[in-house]
Amino acid sequence: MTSSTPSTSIRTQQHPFIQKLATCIEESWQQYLDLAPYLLPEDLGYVEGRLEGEKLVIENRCYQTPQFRKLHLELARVGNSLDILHCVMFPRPEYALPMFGADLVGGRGQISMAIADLSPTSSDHTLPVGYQLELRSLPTITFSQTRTFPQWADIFSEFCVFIRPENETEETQFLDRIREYLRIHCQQAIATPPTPERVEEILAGQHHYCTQQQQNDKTRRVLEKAFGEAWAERYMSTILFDLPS
Ligand code: 18B
Repeated sequence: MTSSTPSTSIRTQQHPFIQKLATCIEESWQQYLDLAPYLLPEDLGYVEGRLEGEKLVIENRCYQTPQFRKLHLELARVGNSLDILHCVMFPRPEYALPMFGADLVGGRGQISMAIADLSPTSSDHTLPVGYQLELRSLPTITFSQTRTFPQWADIFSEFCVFIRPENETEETQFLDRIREYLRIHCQQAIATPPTPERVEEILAGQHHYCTQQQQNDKTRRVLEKAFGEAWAERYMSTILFDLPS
């Protein structure tokens, strides 16, 4: 794929930090990976619903690569009050790679939540040694407000950053950290040989990751209010956190 960073209709209206992060993610993918298109089922690329009288708009962008079954970047906007960025990189199960995931939620000029992680999928719940070495060599950063993990969050690694950024300095620190996570992840991924003998183990790890993420009631509630229960369930299990068929 040679396309430059595409512009989308809601992106330009979103919180500037969410725009920066979306650009950073797409630039990293284009810099390190060999992107091919990924077709979404039945035109779920762009979706509109209504949430308590306010419009909910969702824009999806997806790619695949030799190592990744699906790279998913989603931008969502509820009226003028809530901006959301969601991103998950799903490795092909032949590759014993962690899951990169990020979620940002902002409203009325303030980012209320920013999370990013490289989450293990191996049965011993550890990251591959190459990842550990690289991640441990990054400088330590501290944020003034860390957030408390919900009950389902046993999937995340010790490297998970889960914060409420206090100011632009912290937003930039978070952005830089994500850029490093993406660099490490892409470089490690392309250097990792496939391990067909571990497919079952990795699939089980991805399955656990998706099952836990599907328990996020805060995400589910936003989708249910705008689109109804059945649609939200289908969207969470086929677009946000699906498993390879
Ligand atoms: N998520 N998020 O992606 N979620 O998708 N998200 C929220 O300030 C959406 C992921 C995560 O405290 C909140 O409290 C919608 C990934 C965690 O109980 C809202 C979509 C990860 C929490 C949304 C979406 C992830 C959380 C509340 C679809 C991690 C805290 C914001 C577009 C890698 C949960 C707030 C808790 C919260 C909404 C994590 C509104 C609609 C990939 C841990």
